[in-house]
Amino acid sequence: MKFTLPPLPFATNALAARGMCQETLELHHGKHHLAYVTKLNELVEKNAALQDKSLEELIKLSDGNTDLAAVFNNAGQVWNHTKFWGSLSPTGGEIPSRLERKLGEDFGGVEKFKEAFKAAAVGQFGSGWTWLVLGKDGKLKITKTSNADSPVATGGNALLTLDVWEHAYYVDYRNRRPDFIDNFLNKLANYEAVAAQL
Ligand code: MN3
Repeated sequence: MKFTLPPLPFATNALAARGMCQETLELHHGKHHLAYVTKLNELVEKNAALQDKSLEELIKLSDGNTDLAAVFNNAGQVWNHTKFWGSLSPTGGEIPSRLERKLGEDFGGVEKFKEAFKAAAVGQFGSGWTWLVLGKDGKLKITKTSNADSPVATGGNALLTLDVWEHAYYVDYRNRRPDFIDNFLNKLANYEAVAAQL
C-alpha cells in the first residue's frame, strides 16, 4: 500500500491566534509528518511481506520486532501525527457538556483531568506522546508513550493525543513544554472530537 500525507483538517494559519503558528504547522506537517510517510513507503516497497497492509496492521506486526524497528517507528509516527491533527481545532478548548460529565466521573472534574494530563505530558522523558484513551472498562484514562509508540499496538482506543516531541513546540514555546501543554488543553484541544468518539 502506498501511503500519502493526509491534508491538515484546517489551514496552516488557522491556529496562529491560539498559540500554534503557521511556521510550526508547515514544518511539523509539511516536513516531519511527510518525512515519516516517505520513509514508510520506502521500507514497504523493499519488503514484500509488508505490502497490502494497512497502517494499523504494520504497527501491530512490527511491534517488538527489532528487525522491523524502522517500520514500527515510521508507521507509528504517520498514525500518531494524523491523530494529533484531529486532536487540534481552531475552536479548541471548549468542552461539550457530555464530555464534562464524563471527565467528572472518571477524573473528578475538568481541572483534575487537565492536571493529570499535564503531569503525564511534562513527565514524558524525552520524545513521545500523551494520550486520552477509553479503556475496555468504559473509563477514560491518560497514558503516555515514548518515541513512536501508541495505544494502537496494544488495541487501545485513543481519543485525543498531544505530541510532546520538541519539534512540536520549539518554534512557539522554545524549551517551555509546560506552557505548550497548558495552551493545548485550554485553547487547541478538540474536545468536540473526543465527545463524538464516546
Ligand atoms: Mn511530531
